[in-house]
Amino acid sequence: MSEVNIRQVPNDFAASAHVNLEQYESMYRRSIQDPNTFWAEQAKTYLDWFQPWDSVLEGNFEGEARVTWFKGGKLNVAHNCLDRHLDTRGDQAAIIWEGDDPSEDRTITYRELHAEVCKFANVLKAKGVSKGDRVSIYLPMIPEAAVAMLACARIGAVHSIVFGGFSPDALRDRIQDAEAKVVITSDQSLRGGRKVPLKGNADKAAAQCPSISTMVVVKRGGEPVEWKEGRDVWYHEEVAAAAADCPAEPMDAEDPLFILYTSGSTGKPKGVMHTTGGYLLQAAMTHKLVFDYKDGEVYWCTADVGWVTGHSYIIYGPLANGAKSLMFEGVPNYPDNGRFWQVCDKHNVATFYTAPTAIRMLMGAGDEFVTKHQRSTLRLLGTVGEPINPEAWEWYHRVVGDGRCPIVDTWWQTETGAHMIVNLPGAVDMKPGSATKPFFGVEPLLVDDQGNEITETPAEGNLCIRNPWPSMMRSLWGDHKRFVETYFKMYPGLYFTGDGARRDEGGDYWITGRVDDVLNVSGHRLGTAEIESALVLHPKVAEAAVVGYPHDITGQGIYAYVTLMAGEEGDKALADELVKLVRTEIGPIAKINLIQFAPSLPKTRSGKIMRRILRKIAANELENLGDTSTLADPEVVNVLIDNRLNK
Ligand code: 6R9
Repeated sequence: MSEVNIRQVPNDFAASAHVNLEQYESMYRRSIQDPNTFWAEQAKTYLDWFQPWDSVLEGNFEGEARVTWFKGGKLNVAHNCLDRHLDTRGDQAAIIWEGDDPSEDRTITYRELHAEVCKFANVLKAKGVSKGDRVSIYLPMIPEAAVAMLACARIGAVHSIVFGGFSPDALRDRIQDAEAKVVITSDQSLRGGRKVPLKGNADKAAAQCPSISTMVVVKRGGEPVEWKEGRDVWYHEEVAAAAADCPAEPMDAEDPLFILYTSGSTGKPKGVMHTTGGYLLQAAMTHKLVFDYKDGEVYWCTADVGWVTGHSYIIYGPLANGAKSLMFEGVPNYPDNGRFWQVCDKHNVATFYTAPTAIRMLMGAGDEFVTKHQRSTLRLLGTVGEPINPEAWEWYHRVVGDGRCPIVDTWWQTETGAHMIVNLPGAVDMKPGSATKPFFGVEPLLVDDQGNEITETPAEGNLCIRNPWPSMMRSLWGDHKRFVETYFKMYPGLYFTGDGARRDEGGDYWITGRVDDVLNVSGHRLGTAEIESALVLHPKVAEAAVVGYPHDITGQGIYAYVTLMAGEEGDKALADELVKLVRTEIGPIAKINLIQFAPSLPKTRSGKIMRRILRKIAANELENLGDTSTLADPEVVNVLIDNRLNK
C-alpha cells in the first residue's frame, strides 16, 4: 500500500475554503492542548445560548465514563435551528423536499417551518407530552419528520426515530425500551413507487406497548387505515387547530435530545443517547467546515432520518447553520438510475452526500445515467457509512464530479454523533479510500489486541479515541452499565469504536471495517446476534451463526449457517421461510443472502463458535483458515467447506 494515490483539492476550491492546511493544523493543535478554551470559542461562534455554561468539559473515560460538556448552559435546539434565523433568512428555504414521484416537490421556508414546529409542539403538549418524555417517530422522508423532531426539541421531549424499514416487532421493542408516550407515523410510505403500510405496522407494535396513549398519523399515501378511537389522531387536523405560538423550552446543555437505537455485537439494540449542547455544536461545526458550506447553497444528504446521518446532516447541522437542506423521499433508481443527478439539476445542488453502496450500484448501471444530466452546480461530494473502495471513489470523482469536485470521506458513528475523521477540503489532500485526519478535538489511536497502544507508523490495529469530544453519546438509554462495558472496558480509559484501522506513512487513517460482530450491509448496521436470535425462533432451527462476506454492491452480504433439530431436512423451501422470518422479525434491511444448512458448527472446547473460521469459509478464503486445533471437532470444518455456497 505504499504507492498511495494522493489527490489534491483544486486550487480555486482551496482558495475559498473555510479552512486551509495551516489553519487546520494550528486549530487542531489548540483543540487538543486546550480543549476548554477551544470549544468555548466554538460554542459561542456556532450556537445561541440563553444562559452561559458553568464548565466546558468535565469527566473522562475512566471508571463510569461520565462526561459533560457545557454543563449549566441553557439553550434550545429548535431555537438554534429556526427562531434565530427568522430575522435574517425567514423567507429562505429551510427544507427543499423532493417527493418519490418526480412531479412532487415542496419548499418550506424557515418562517413556515418555525410556524409548523410551534403548532405541532403545542399538539404534543396537548397530548400530555412534557420535558423529558419520549416520543417515537416512525415516518417516511417527508417534511413532517423534521417538524416532529424539532417540535420535540422545542418542548424538551426526547425523540426516538425508528427507520421506516423496520418491522412492527423492531418498532415495538424500541417503543417499549424508551417507554414512549406518543408514536408519530403515516398512513403509508412511498418509495420507488411502492407503498408500505406504516400505520398498519405501528398498530401491530402499539398493541403491545401500554405506554403509548396517542398515535399521530400523517396522511401521505391516502389509502384507508384502521382507526383506534381515543388513541389515533390525524396530524393535519391537530396542527390546523393548534396555536402558532410556543416558547422554546430552555434546556440544559446536558439534557437528552434524542435516543437512536443501533445494533451492537450482542443482544438487543442499544439506545444511544445524545444530549443537547455538545451534540448540536459538533453537528453544526462539521456541517459547515467539512462540507465547506456557503450561505445560500443547496445541500443534499441522501440518508434517511431514521439513521444518525439523517439526524446530524439533514436536520440538525444544516438547520443550525441556516442552510438549505434537501430532503428526498425516494430511492436512487426510481424512476431510473439517473434520479440523483436529475434532482441535482432541478434544485441546483452544490453539495451531495451519500453512501458507497449507492455509488457502487449506480456505477454498475452505466455512465450515461449520470452524463445525460448537467451537474454543473455541484461543488463538493461526500461519502459515509462504510469504507469506499478506490474504484468507486474514482468513478464518483471522475464521472459524477467531472473531476472537479473534491470528495470528503467522513468516518463517524451513531455513537460519535458527528464527523470524527475526515479530509477537510481545502486543508487536507484526498486519498481515495482514506478518511485521513481527525476533526478538531478528536484524538484517534491504534491499540493491539492486548490493549497496548501502537505508537509506530505505519501500523494497523483497533481504532480507539483518547478523550471526550462534544457530540459523543453520554449513555445507553436506561443501561449505563452496558454503555461502560461496551465501549470503555475493552481498553480501559479509551473509547473503543469497534472498527479496525490502518495508519499510513503520512499518519492518515484508513478504516478497514468492523472488528466486532456487527455487519455493515449497504451502510446499515446489523448485529449478527439479532439475526441469529430471529433464526432460532423457527421451531426447526437448533442453532445459527451469522457472518458477513464481501459483496460487490452492499459491501457486506449476510451468510447464515443453520443447524436444524434432529431429524429435520434443510431444503430451498425452508431456507426461503427462514429468510422471510428474519425479514419479519427485523425488517427488509435484514436480508439474508445465503443460508448453509450445517450438521454442526465449529466450536472451541468451551463451546464458543469460531466465527473467524465461518467468516473465511463464507468469503471463500480457504488458504488461511488459521489454527483449528483448538476445535472440539476439527472435521466439522471440512464438511462446511465442501458445502459452502459462495464458490
Ligand atoms: C455514520 C454512520 C458506523 C460504522 C462505523 C464504520 C462504518 C461509517 C465510514 C465507515 C469507513 C467511513 N463507517 N463511515 N467506514 N469509512 N467514512 O454510518 O453511523 O450507522 O452507526 O455506522 O459505519 O464501521 O463503525 P453508523
